[in-house]
Amino acid sequence: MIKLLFGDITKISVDAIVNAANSSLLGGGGVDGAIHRAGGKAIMDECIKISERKGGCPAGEAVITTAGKLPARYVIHTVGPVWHGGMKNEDKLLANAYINSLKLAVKNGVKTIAFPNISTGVYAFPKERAAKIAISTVRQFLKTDKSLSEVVFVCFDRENFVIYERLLKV
Ligand code: AR6
Repeated sequence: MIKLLFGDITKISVDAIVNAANSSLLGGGGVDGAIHRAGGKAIMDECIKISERKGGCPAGEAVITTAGKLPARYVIHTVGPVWHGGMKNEDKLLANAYINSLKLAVKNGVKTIAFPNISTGVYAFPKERAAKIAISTVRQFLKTDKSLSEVVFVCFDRENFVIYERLLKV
Protein backbone atom coordinates (compact mmCIF):
# COMPACT_ATOMS: atom_id res chain seq x y z
CA MET A 1 0.00 0.00 0.00
CA ILE A 2 2.91 2.36 0.69
CA LYS A 3 5.47 2.62 -2.10
CA LEU A 4 8.79 4.44 -2.37
CA LEU A 5 10.13 5.93 -5.60
CA PHE A 6 13.24 7.87 -6.49
CA GLY A 7 12.57 10.48 -9.16
CA ASP A 8 10.40 13.26 -10.52
CA ILE A 9 6.81 13.41 -9.26
CA THR A 10 5.58 15.11 -12.46
CA LYS A 11 6.20 11.89 -14.38
CA ILE A 12 4.10 9.62 -12.19
CA SER A 13 0.78 8.10 -13.25
CA VAL A 14 -1.37 8.19 -10.15
CA ASP A 15 -4.81 9.71 -9.58
CA ALA A 16 -3.32 12.65 -7.67
CA ILE A 17 0.10 14.10 -7.06
CA VAL A 18 0.68 16.45 -4.14
CA ASN A 19 2.43 19.78 -4.59
CA ALA A 20 4.52 21.41 -1.85
CA ALA A 21 3.18 24.88 -2.56
CA ASN A 22 3.32 28.17 -0.65
CA SER A 23 0.39 30.05 0.88
CA SER A 24 -0.09 32.26 -2.17
CA LEU A 25 -0.69 29.19 -4.40
CA LEU A 26 0.84 31.28 -7.18
CA GLY A 27 3.91 29.15 -7.85
CA GLY A 28 7.52 29.05 -6.81
CA GLY A 29 10.64 26.94 -7.17
CA GLY A 30 11.35 23.33 -6.26
CA VAL A 31 8.63 20.78 -6.85
CA ASP A 32 6.05 23.58 -7.17
CA GLY A 33 7.94 25.08 -10.11
CA ALA A 34 8.38 21.65 -11.71
CA ILE A 35 4.65 20.84 -11.46
CA HIS A 36 3.53 24.13 -12.97
CA ARG A 37 6.13 23.94 -15.75
CA ALA A 38 5.20 20.39 -16.72
CA GLY A 39 1.45 20.69 -16.12
CA GLY A 40 0.90 23.92 -18.02
CA LYS A 41 -1.35 26.93 -17.62
CA ALA A 42 -4.56 25.10 -16.63
CA ILE A 43 -3.19 24.40 -13.15
CA MET A 44 -2.20 28.02 -12.51
CA ASP A 45 -5.57 29.27 -13.82
CA GLU A 46 -7.34 27.21 -11.14
CA CYS A 47 -4.82 28.22 -8.47
CA ILE A 48 -5.46 31.89 -9.24
CA LYS A 49 -9.23 31.37 -8.92
CA ILE A 50 -8.85 29.57 -5.58
CA SER A 51 -6.46 32.23 -4.38
CA GLU A 52 -8.93 34.99 -5.28
CA ARG A 53 -11.79 33.14 -3.61
CA LYS A 54 -10.04 31.97 -0.45
CA GLY A 55 -7.07 34.31 -0.17
CA GLY A 56 -4.56 31.48 -0.65
CA CYS A 57 -3.95 28.44 1.52
CA PRO A 58 -2.55 28.48 5.07
CA ALA A 59 0.15 26.04 6.20
CA GLY A 60 -1.27 22.62 6.96
CA GLU A 61 -4.23 22.93 4.58
CA ALA A 62 -4.78 21.69 1.02
CA VAL A 63 -6.68 22.54 -2.17
CA ILE A 64 -7.25 20.56 -5.37
CA THR A 65 -6.95 21.45 -9.06
CA THR A 66 -6.71 19.76 -12.41
CA ALA A 67 -3.34 18.24 -13.28
CA GLY A 68 -3.34 19.86 -16.73
CA LYS A 69 -0.91 18.06 -19.03
CA LEU A 70 0.49 15.79 -16.32
CA PRO A 71 -0.23 12.05 -16.29
CA ALA A 72 -2.07 12.43 -12.95
CA ARG A 73 -5.74 13.50 -12.83
CA TYR A 74 -5.42 16.00 -10.01
CA VAL A 75 -2.84 18.09 -8.24
CA ILE A 76 -3.44 18.55 -4.52
CA HIS A 77 -1.62 21.68 -3.42
CA THR A 78 -0.68 21.69 0.23
CA VAL A 79 1.47 24.09 2.19
CA GLY A 80 4.04 22.72 4.58
CA PRO A 81 5.49 24.74 7.46
CA VAL A 82 8.67 26.76 7.20
CA TRP A 83 11.20 25.31 9.69
CA HIS A 84 11.88 27.81 12.50
CA GLY A 85 13.70 25.48 14.90
CA GLY A 86 10.79 23.25 15.93
CA MET A 87 8.97 25.42 18.48
CA LYS A 88 6.48 26.98 16.09
CA ASN A 89 4.12 24.01 15.74
CA GLU A 90 6.06 22.77 12.70
CA ASP A 91 5.53 19.04 13.43
CA LYS A 92 1.78 19.40 13.74
CA LEU A 93 1.52 21.62 10.66
CA LEU A 94 3.50 19.11 8.61
CA ALA A 95 1.28 16.24 9.77
CA ASN A 96 -1.77 18.36 8.91
CA ALA A 97 -0.44 18.95 5.39
CA TYR A 98 -0.39 15.17 4.86
CA ILE A 99 -3.74 14.52 6.59
CA ASN A 100 -5.61 17.28 4.77
CA SER A 101 -4.15 16.19 1.41
CA LEU A 102 -5.29 12.63 2.09
CA LYS A 103 -8.75 13.77 3.17
CA LEU A 104 -9.17 15.89 0.05
CA ALA A 105 -7.99 12.97 -2.07
CA VAL A 106 -10.58 10.63 -0.57
CA LYS A 107 -13.30 13.25 -1.01
CA ASN A 108 -12.47 13.39 -4.73
CA GLY A 109 -12.47 9.63 -5.31
CA VAL A 110 -8.70 9.35 -5.54
CA LYS A 111 -7.35 5.82 -5.09
CA THR A 112 -3.67 6.39 -5.75
CA ILE A 113 -1.69 9.39 -4.57
CA ALA A 114 1.97 10.47 -4.63
CA PHE A 115 3.66 12.81 -2.15
CA PRO A 116 6.93 14.74 -2.45
CA ASN A 117 8.95 15.29 0.73
CA ILE A 118 6.97 18.35 1.82
CA SER A 119 8.90 21.19 3.51
CA THR A 120 12.32 19.50 3.19
CA GLY A 121 13.62 21.80 0.42
CA VAL A 122 13.29 25.57 0.52
CA TYR A 123 11.37 25.36 3.84
CA ALA A 124 14.36 23.58 5.47
CA PHE A 125 12.47 21.10 7.68
CA PRO A 126 15.01 18.49 8.90
CA LYS A 127 14.66 15.53 6.52
CA GLU A 128 14.68 12.63 8.97
CA ARG A 129 12.19 14.33 11.27
CA ALA A 130 9.93 15.16 8.30
CA ALA A 131 10.10 11.59 6.98
CA LYS A 132 9.09 10.13 10.35
CA ILE A 133 6.08 12.45 10.49
CA ALA A 134 5.13 11.73 6.86
CA ILE A 135 5.30 7.96 7.28
CA SER A 136 3.53 7.76 10.64
CA THR A 137 0.79 10.15 9.50
CA VAL A 138 0.12 8.20 6.31
CA ARG A 139 0.20 4.84 8.13
CA GLN A 140 -2.26 6.14 10.71
CA PHE A 141 -4.57 7.48 8.01
CA LEU A 142 -4.52 4.19 6.10
CA LYS A 143 -5.62 2.33 9.22
CA THR A 144 -8.92 4.19 9.28
CA ASP A 145 -9.51 4.85 5.57
CA LYS A 146 -10.09 1.90 3.29
CA SER A 147 -10.69 3.75 0.02
CA LEU A 148 -7.08 4.55 -0.90
CA SER A 149 -5.19 1.73 -2.57
CA GLU A 150 -1.71 3.23 -2.91
CA VAL A 151 0.34 6.03 -1.36
CA VAL A 152 3.68 6.71 -3.04
CA PHE A 153 6.49 8.68 -1.42
CA VAL A 154 8.52 10.24 -4.21
CA CYS A 155 12.05 11.28 -3.26
CA PHE A 156 13.91 13.57 -5.60
CA ASP A 157 17.13 13.76 -3.62
CA ARG A 158 19.18 10.75 -2.57
CA GLU A 159 19.41 11.83 1.06
CA ASN A 160 15.63 11.66 1.46
CA PHE A 161 15.46 8.39 -0.48
CA VAL A 162 17.96 6.69 1.84
CA ILE A 163 16.06 7.93 4.91
CA TYR A 164 12.71 6.67 3.59
CA GLU A 165 14.21 3.33 2.58
CA ARG A 166 15.44 2.78 6.10
CA LEU A 167 12.30 4.05 7.89
CA LEU A 168 9.85 2.13 5.70
CA LYS A 169 11.51 -1.17 6.57
CA VAL A 170 10.43 -0.95 10.20
N1 AR6 B 1 9.69 15.73 -7.95
C1 AR6 B 1 9.67 15.31 -6.66
N2 AR6 B 1 10.25 15.98 -5.65
C2 AR6 B 1 10.88 17.13 -5.96
C3 AR6 B 1 10.94 17.66 -7.27
C4 AR6 B 1 10.29 16.91 -8.30
N3 AR6 B 1 10.28 17.30 -9.57
N4 AR6 B 1 11.65 18.82 -7.25
C5 AR6 B 1 12.03 19.02 -5.96
N5 AR6 B 1 11.58 18.00 -5.19
P1 AR6 B 1 10.61 22.23 -2.15
P2 AR6 B 1 9.28 23.02 0.36
C6 AR6 B 1 11.76 17.76 -3.74
O1 AR6 B 1 11.67 23.24 -1.96
O2 AR6 B 1 10.51 22.75 1.13
C7 AR6 B 1 8.57 26.38 -3.46
O3 AR6 B 1 9.20 27.51 -3.99
C8 AR6 B 1 12.95 18.39 -3.05
O4 AR6 B 1 14.10 17.58 -3.22
O5 AR6 B 1 10.05 22.02 -3.50
O6 AR6 B 1 7.97 22.49 0.88
C9 AR6 B 1 7.14 26.65 -3.03
O7 AR6 B 1 6.50 27.58 -3.87
C10 AR6 B 1 12.49 18.40 -1.60
O8 AR6 B 1 12.83 17.18 -0.96
O9 AR6 B 1 9.34 22.51 -1.17
C11 AR6 B 1 7.29 27.18 -1.66
O10 AR6 B 1 7.59 28.55 -1.66
C12 AR6 B 1 10.96 18.47 -1.69
O11 AR6 B 1 10.64 18.32 -3.08
C13 AR6 B 1 8.48 26.41 -1.12
O12 AR6 B 1 9.22 26.02 -2.25
C14 AR6 B 1 10.38 19.75 -1.20
O13 AR6 B 1 11.20 20.85 -1.59
C15 AR6 B 1 8.06 25.17 -0.39
O14 AR6 B 1 9.20 24.58 0.20
